[in-house]
Amino acid sequence: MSAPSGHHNARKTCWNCPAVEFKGHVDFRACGQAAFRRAAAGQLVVECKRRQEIGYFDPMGITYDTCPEYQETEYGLLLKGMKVLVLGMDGYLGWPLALRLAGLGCRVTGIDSLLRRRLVAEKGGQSVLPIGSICQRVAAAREHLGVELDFRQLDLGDRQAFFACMEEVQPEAVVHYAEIPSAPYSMAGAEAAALTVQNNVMGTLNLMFAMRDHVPEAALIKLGTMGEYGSPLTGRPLFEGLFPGDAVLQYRDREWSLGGELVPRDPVSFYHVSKVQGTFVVYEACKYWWLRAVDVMQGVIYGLRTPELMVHPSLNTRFDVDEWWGTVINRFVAQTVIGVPMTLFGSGNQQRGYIALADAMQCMVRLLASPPEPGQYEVVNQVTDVFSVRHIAYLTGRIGKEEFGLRPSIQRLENPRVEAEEHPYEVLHTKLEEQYGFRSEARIEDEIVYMFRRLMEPENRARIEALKEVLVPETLWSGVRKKLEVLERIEL
Ligand code: USQ
Repeated sequence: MSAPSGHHNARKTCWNCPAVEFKGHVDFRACGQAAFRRAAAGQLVVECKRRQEIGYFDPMGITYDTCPEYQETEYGLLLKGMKVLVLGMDGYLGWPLALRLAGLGCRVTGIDSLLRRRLVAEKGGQSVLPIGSICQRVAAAREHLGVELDFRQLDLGDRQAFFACMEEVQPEAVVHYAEIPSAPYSMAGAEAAALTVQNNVMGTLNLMFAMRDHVPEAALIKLGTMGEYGSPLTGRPLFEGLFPGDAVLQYRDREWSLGGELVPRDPVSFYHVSKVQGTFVVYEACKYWWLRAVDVMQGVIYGLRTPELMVHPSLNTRFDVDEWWGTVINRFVAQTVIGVPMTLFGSGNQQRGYIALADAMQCMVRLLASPPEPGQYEVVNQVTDVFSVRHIAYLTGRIGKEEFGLRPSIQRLENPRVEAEEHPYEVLHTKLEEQYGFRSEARIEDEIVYMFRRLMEPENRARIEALKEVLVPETLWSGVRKKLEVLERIEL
């Protein structure tokens, strides 16, 4: 449980701190548990890279709340001036996270290949909120927030350059957002599917080797997705990545423990397949090399505000709403703004876990403040609410009508995807609250209101109008391209 002070990580020790270096007879083939036993027996010593004057010491001897290298923040105790490498800094999530971390005094280096900009443009899309070049964004962060971001244009696939960067920067934490995030894009054809798998899986593989070779003590926060789990029709709850210790498998009259095993995956697109592959890459690297990681199974994200982004329009994060790159809530708001019916797929009873951008950023900082142990592969389900898509359409419609005088409507379309439309969905998501002190601060209604407000600004509205041709999907999971059949029209 989190401490009453809010410092959920106050009693963590140097054992978890990425600023220490392990000394002595460390067997990097050992799993975390074996190392833990050696540490407990006093056989493992560490040296602090920041406080070399204390020499070798027992890693359990110093707690975060007694270490002068830690500062108090609203997210818990945070390593002062933590060196964080944000992979995918130019993206929807990477940009606001970089601003938040820099504001907390972290030394942020951002990497991005700018691939997302190219792929969105290739599909006829554009960010609805205008964003500057990455150089302009970095300058805007300096001007309006007084923070320095160190940006490098680099592809994780360029092994030589990426490894050299890792060696030079020596991050204490790495956030991995540098993936192609779209399910529909990955189903558009062999080329898009291969690019998605290649970019995401090889990028993650390179990252793990780079960390092994240059920063084995750094903590990795890797973005996974709730869609890795699918939606099991049995109603089995979606555990947080690994089965809990007391889970058992019963078969005929025999019984086995499942505790600690990865839960089954049932991905719903080739993009989601790439995320499952990423999970295994990270999981194995933690096991083989004693690396430490948190895999963040994030639900569908929505919204466009964090306190930093709201300071000035030049700090906007990108905001996509087209068929390939937009997530459902963002798309429904944009469609309603320009009077296009919301595109509800199938029955509309598909349920998903959701989280607002602002809440996701809070979670990420809390996770960074509290890294796992060496060798530990931790998983959290980063979700605050579960809704059906139908509920979201009606909610968006109500807000658009009552608060903005719009005339919302829904067009129920044949589902272009292969997904269960009637299914139980129980997401377990307690770890972020119980172990990391997370408290949701965003209400979906307020986030939707703010989105309407911004998207109705004339320039932004015109930018949505320009996307009219790419708002309604035409690619089916089957590979067929056609106009989707309209199942029902609903005026709200
Ligand atoms: N949907 C509609 N109408 C639309 C768009 C989507 O009814 O116009 C439905 C879909 O059929 C699906 C649900 O809304 O059931 C969510 O779709 P989405 O496009 O918002 O999200 P998804 O494709 O699942 O992917 C998004 C992000 C991805 C992230 C994932 C989290 O693009 O990067 O991993 O959300 S999760 O869905 O939990 O896997």
